[in-house]
Order: sequence, then C-alpha cells, then structure tokens
Amino acid sequence: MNPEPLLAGVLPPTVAVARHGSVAVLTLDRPDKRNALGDDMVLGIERFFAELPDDIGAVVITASGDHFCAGLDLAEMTDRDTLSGLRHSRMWHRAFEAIEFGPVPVVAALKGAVIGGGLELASATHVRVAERSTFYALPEGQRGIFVGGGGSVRLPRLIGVARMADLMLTGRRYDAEEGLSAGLSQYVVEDGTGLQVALELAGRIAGNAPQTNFAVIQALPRIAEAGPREGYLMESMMAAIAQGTDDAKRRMQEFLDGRAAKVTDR
Ligand code: 1HE
Repeated sequence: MNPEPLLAGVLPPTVAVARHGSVAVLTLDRPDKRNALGDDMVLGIERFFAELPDDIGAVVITASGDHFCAGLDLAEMTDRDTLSGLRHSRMWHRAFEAIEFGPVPVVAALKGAVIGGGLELASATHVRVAERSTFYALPEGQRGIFVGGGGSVRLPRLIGVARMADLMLTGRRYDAEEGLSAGLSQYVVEDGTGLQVALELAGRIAGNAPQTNFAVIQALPRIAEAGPREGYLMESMMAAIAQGTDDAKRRMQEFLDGRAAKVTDR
C-alpha cells in the first residue's frame, strides 16, 4: 500500500509522517546527524501523538538512513544550565509518556545505532523489531551526563538494573541478538526488512479490538507495577469493561459461528 500524507505542515522537517491504512508511520528524518534528537524532534513526536486521528489503530516509529537514533543532539547541550536541563528532561518525559501511554500501540523498527536517548525512545514503544545491524549502548557516562528521557525508569523494567548499570559503566555495546535475549527487542529480523515486519505487526495490532489494545497499553503496565491485591481488582474491572462492549460480543459470536480466525501459527 502506498503511504498517504498525514498531519501535513504541522511537524518539523526532521519528523516525517505518513499513513498506511489504519497505521501511522513516524520517521525520524535526520540521517546526516544519525537522527540525533534535537528539541524540535522531541516536541514533534509529542505533537504527533497528541494530534493522531481517531481512525489510526497503531503507530510505527522508524528512521531514515542506516541508524535508528544516536540519542540526544549533543550540539544542543553544551550551554544548558541546571534549570534548563531539568526542563529539557521533563520535555522528553512528556513526549515519551505520550508514546507509552498514548492512544494506540506503537511498534519500533530498529537498525544500526540505538544509543542513549534513542534507546530511551525505543523503550517507550510497546513492540520493538530489531534488524541484525542494530546495536545498543548507553554512552552517557563517557559524555558526563545521565539518562534523562525516562531510561532509568523504563530500561530496568526491560533488562534489569544490573544490565543497565553494566551498559552505562563499561560503555559496552549489545548487538541485536544480545538485545533480544536481554529484552530490548522482541524480534530480530534481517537487515532491510524491519519496517516491513513492523508494518505487518502494526496492521495486526490495528485489527485487534480497540478495548483490548487499550487494556494492554493502559492497564497492563499499571497492574504489573501495582501490588497483587490492587492488581487483581484492576484486572477484573478491565476484563469486565472489555467483555461488556458490543465489539467483544460480536467477535466472540463470530468465533462460535465458525466465522472468525482460529489460533494458528502465523
Ligand atoms: C551527532 C550525534 C549526536 C552523531 N549528537 N550530533 N549519543 C552519543 O554519544 C552517540 C554519538 N554518536 C556516535 O557514536 C556515532 O555518531 C554513531 C555510532 C551513532 C554513528 O557513527 P558514524 O561513523 O556513522 O557517524 P559519525 O560520523 O560519527 O556522525 C555523523 C554526523 O552526525 C557527525 O556530524 P558531522 O557534522 O561531523 O557530519 C556527528 O557529529 C553527528 N552526530 N551523533 C549530535 N548524538 C535525554 S538524555 C539522553 C542522553 C544521550 O542520548 S547521551 C548519548 C549521546
């Protein structure tokens, strides 16, 4: 399917967006600087999620060039004072919160460098597809800074504090396979196929019941962080809300009538 334009004229040129049916694709489009994230890009990401049309069911985040993202634009950092540093980090938090707890599930298509703030961006998405060329690093220690885009909250949940500390302290890189086994991505695919795979997954996700997608991105992470007593109650409430929708009743009846897909190995 050929992409159609989306949100034309409202985003910076470094953030390109297009629609593939019910899937919106956001492309980090600054390949000459390895998609290093300037303020305009971070604000553009936040605006994209705020203005996503209601008929979009899933988002893919991808990148131009050989690298997903080299992290924070270090050229914008050199004369930032403490207070503006705090505000800057909170801006990243807002933008990435709009991804993690936004309106629809988000799939990232990773390749090449997924570094620093680029890894923080990836970790705010729900499904990560990594091409074999992908490598991950957190070189903040070498730059004299700390993660500021939510990485210290999200990454330990994916890979554990010990792995994150190792990445930050030693400057170690994980390749795509190491990232897969550590939990940084859920898929590893051949080079050049990441966007296609991400679009296929996003298309499937967009075909799910919206109330189930809502439950997975809004309720599941909160239940996982809650105590078991609160978690069980939240689960019961979310289950009742989902199954009470007309859409759920229709989908279950379609299966009982033999008109819905069985569970198969796709
Ligand atoms: C940049 C950036 C950047 C590249 N900010 N300009 N991130 C880092 O410490 C990663 C730094 N980047 C690299 O290690 C390498 O650039 C890569 C491994 C990603 C790619 O290497 P390569 O050989 O393909 O490209 P290059 O020649 O190093 O870079 C191409 C250009 O992009 C070059 O500019 P040019 O004008 O000389 O062509 C680089 O300066 C520029 N460039 N990365 C600015 N990051 C919310 S807190 C988050 C904290 C962090 O993200 S810390 C991690 C920062």
